[in-house]
Amino acid sequence: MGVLYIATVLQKNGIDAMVLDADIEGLTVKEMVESILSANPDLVGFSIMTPQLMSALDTSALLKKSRPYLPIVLGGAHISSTLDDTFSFADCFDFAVYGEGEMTMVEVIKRMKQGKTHEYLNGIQGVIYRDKDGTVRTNPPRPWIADIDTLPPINYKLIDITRYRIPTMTGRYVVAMLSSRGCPFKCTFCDAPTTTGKKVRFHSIKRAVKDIKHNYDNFGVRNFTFRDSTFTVKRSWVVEFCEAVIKSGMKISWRCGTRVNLVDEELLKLMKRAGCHIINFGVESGHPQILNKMKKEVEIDQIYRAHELTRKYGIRTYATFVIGSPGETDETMRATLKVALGIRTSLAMFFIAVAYPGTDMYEKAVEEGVVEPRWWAKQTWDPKLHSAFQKRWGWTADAGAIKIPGFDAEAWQKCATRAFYMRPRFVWDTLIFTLKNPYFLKHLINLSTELLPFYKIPLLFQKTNINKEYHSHSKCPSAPTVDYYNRKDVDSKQKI
Ligand code: B12
Ligand code: SF4
Repeated sequence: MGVLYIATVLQKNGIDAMVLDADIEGLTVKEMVESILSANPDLVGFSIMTPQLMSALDTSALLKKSRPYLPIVLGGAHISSTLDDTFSFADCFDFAVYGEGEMTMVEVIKRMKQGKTHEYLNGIQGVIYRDKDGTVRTNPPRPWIADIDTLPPINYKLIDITRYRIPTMTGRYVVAMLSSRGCPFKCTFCDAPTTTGKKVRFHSIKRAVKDIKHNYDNFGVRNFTFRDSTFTVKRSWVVEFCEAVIKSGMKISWRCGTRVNLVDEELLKLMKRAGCHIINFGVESGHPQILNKMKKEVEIDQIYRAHELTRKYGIRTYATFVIGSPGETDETMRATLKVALGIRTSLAMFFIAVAYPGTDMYEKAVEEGVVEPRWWAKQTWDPKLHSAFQKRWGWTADAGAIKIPGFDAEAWQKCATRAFYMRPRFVWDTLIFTLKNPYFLKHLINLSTELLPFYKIPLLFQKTNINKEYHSHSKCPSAPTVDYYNRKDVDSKQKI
């Protein structure tokens, strides 16, 4: 969503912008470069979470081979969490943007258009860059956007929305929405408060409903997925929002994510009436000690209660768990599995704990020696080393996963996934849902490609956008932050 917001704001400021979703297109590094070159851009930006860093750097290296003078900027959660650290081992990009990127990019491009060279980045809040001498400079942070209603709604013409579907949603395609930015909680494994701020900033109800209506009327969208960190963080906002949606008469289906301690019977009832179809609860663990260590601030009975009530009002649930965070043992995992099977959630996903930079967990894990410092600079992309699941999610469990002596997180992940998805109840629920929603069959096939590795069947047909050939991020063919204004591009596609 970040790049969509940026591209929309750029367009509003009279700047041409395009979005390429390499993930949805299933592009290899080479195909991505071909696609970018064919658009002949003046600036290329990559949005990266930590697992995508290497493919962004590989793509940048290949791009620089053909167009050494093409400025490349990195942004996204990884940059907001590591700031200038990424500059110390890679030079195939010119600058980076941390924090919210909309206004920063408008300023950067306006300066570039004025023909400024190196100075074009000087003093712009939220930018990290190398100056003429190669010294990495971190400009002061840009304050969070105080009133997010000042941002235009995402221009969904930038992508082909019909390609975006979510297996758990009925209907044809789904559009992502954001009703707030920020998260006030302190979960040790999560980077959201660092990347989006600790203070929650909300859209007005009027604006939130208007955005839905716009997509509903103009693009025929009926399914929406709220990507807020914690959708129900402000109960009164959700109540007002649901009432406004019901009053509008729109027949929509939406999903959101929240915490088990932030729902209640009345709220769920209202959410269902307003079209809430599935809720993703970050359960994380079924053991109180682990929940405490994670600073999750929830009780086990709240986990059961939230799932029971949500089911009672006909809303599906999707519970996510984290396996192998500091302090995890076989005993705590047995408690987690008991909860996962006991809450009768419609779907569950078991993630291995990865110490993402910017999180408390990262600091502690490094201190305790259960993860290597700056592991993200050592990610490997050898497809042979990764399961289809890891490839699909661009996720390198080998480098960032916490390694607790005597605890086998991968074995537990497989065991929990098998135990959950092999239950007759899951098979039955899914069968009923598929009969009601035949399109779901296709997504079931996708889901099974992710689950197959857990049954030790090698997945041969998975397309991956990770290309072993291009591990050249440390050997950039061009000097970074070259003289943009006086560039003499060769633009030779044969160089790819
Ligand atoms: C929605 C979401 C997803 C979605 C969609 C992701 C997407 N590409 O849009 C899905 C479900 C696919 C997803 C998957 C994953 N996610 Co996620 N996700 C989020 C979530 C909840 C919201 C992101 C969002 O849209 N924010 C709203 C926009 C406006 O903010 P933004 O993306 O940060 O963008 C702004 C700035 O970062 C910046 N910016 C962003 N991109 C760019 C690019 C340029 C060029 C510039 C200049 C600026 C810029 O400007 C933007 C506008 O202000 C965040 C948590 C959170 N609340 O932020 C986690 C989060 C980003 N995800 C995270 C993770 C770890 C993952 C996974 C790796 C999880 C996993 N184990 O598999 C996968 C990776 C997927 C992959 N293919 O690699 C972490 C990232 C941590 C890190 N250091 O990288 C976060 C922070 C949550 C966490 N657990 O801490 N995720
Ligand atoms: S896990 Fe959820 S509640 Fe906890 S800090 Fe992250 S976004 Fe907030």
